Order: sequence, then C-alpha cells, then structure tokens
Amino acid sequence: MDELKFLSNYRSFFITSHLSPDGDAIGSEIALYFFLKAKGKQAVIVNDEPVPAGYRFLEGSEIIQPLADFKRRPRFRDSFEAAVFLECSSKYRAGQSGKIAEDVPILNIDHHIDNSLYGNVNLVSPGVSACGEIVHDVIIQSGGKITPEIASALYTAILTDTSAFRFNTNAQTLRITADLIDSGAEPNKIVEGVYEQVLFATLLLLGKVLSTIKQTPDGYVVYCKINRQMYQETGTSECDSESFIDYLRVVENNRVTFLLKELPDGKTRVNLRSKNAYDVQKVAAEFGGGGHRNAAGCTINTGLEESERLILAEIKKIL
Ligand SMILES: [Mn+2]
Repeated sequence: MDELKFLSNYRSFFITSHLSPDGDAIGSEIALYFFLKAKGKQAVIVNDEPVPAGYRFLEGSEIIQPLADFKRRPRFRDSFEAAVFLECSSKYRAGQSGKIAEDVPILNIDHHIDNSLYGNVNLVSPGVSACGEIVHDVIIQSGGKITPEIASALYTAILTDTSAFRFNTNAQTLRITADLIDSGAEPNKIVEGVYEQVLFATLLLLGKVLSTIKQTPDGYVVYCKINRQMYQETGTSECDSESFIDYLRVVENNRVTFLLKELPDGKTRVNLRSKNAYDVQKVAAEFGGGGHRNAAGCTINTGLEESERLILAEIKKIL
C-alpha cells in the first residue's frame, strides 16, 4: 500500500492540519506523531495556530508547535524529508504551515468529499466519520501498536467529528471506538476534557448569540448571527463559538441550520449543518467553501446582513 510505503520510506516528517484546528485535526496529528516516533522516525507537528484550550488535556498536545516557534529553529526547512497533511481538503487549508512543506513529498490523509488529491500519495476516504479513523487503520495495517496516548487522541478525533456519536456514526465507527477504549482511551476523562471545561464567558456569549435566533416561515431553516460587539462585550473570540451551531440543530423539523460570524475584516464566516439528504456542501461551494454533505463552511466577502440574504437564497435551492 502506497501510504505505508510512504511512511516507511522517509525518516523525518512534517505533520500539519487545517486552520482553526478541531478535535479531529489535533487528535489525528498526535496519534500519527506517536506512531511515527514508535517506528523510530523523526516527526514534528506544526500548525499556524496554537492548540485550542479544549484539547490541551491530551497527552502530546504540548508537542504541537505554532508555526512562529518552528520557524525560529535553525535550518527548519531541512529538518524533514516528507510531509503528512491531515484533514485538509486542499493544501491551502493548512495555511502558512502547509506552504513550508510544499516542496517535499506529501501524503494527504483526509475524509472530505471535495478533497483535491493534491498529495504525492492520497489516502482519502469520504465515507468515514473522522480522519482519525483513517489514521487508526494506517497504524493497524502497519502492524503498529495503539498505545493509550494514541487511543486517547483518536478517541477525541472521532468523538468530536461525530458530535459525540450523534452523526456520521456507523457500526465500524463504534467498533474502532471500542478498540480504542480497550487500548486505554478513557471516555469519561475525554468527554470532561473536551466538553465540560467551558468558560463562563463562553456561556455569556452563547446567551447573546441565541437571542438572535431566526427561522424561515416554513421552519426549515434556523440560524443565528454573531457580531464583533458580542465578542468584545463578553471577552471572547471566534474559537469560543465553535460548538454553537449544535444548539440550532435540535430545533424540530429543521433541515438546514447555519451560524453567521462577523470576521475582523468585515467578511462573514458561515458554518452550515443539515439533516438527511440536504446538501450544504453545495451551498458552501457556491461561495468557494467546502466540507461534507451535512456539515460545511464558507467565507462570504460581505457583512452579516448581506451574507444572511445571500446564504438564504442558496439554501432555498437545495430544499
Ligand atoms: Mn474531520
């Protein structure tokens, strides 16, 4: 198998993932890192941004270097022979960290349906719940051992990408998850680490955001907006609102939910979720974004109000 050959052939690896890293990005990176180290390889994990607070409880999260730190190393460009991009549908998703690894052979491991197959080796499985599932399979197929640290990292990846096993979950997802528990992942500890360390200020922000909730007259579309003032008033930032979309998904009879976030440059970030066959990836793609059928995102070059109008018009086409 090409990906196994890739990981055996080179001695030193640059591991990275997408901007605004989530649990799948961080968990997959850490698991791959420990696996490569156990094989006697050199590896670094470099992301543009620091590890979000919710994943710092994971063993191995301290290894992840912000790009600025990595660049301070002497001859940092010569410190790796190959790169592994995790969870990046295009190499641009990895931001500046991805640029550093452009000239070395790339292994692209992902589960996004719109992956552009930019790697020298591409391991893309759109059907699986999380990139962490693919990393799990790679480790098993290489005869590697799932240590407790790897198990915890992969459990976190799958837990978060399925919103705690609420969607994208099938029997194989749960079989892998069961294996991870057998290998030392502690579900209670991980749930507490990921979901139950919410800052008080984040709930203050949630209160403001939920007060903007709207639905279309047919009830099919439910959405909220976040403006810059809400962050300022509560002392929070974008990353604190990551899970807010999940609160909208529970509204009865909804087909599509979205969250509009005003960015510092006045553009609007849109997080989209949908039920069943309603394909929000198509909606996101209209604005140059991407993702999966039931979870996607894009950035629109206008303010909140105009973006609301534009996105509602596109959603109408898929209902
Ligand atoms: Mn993912």
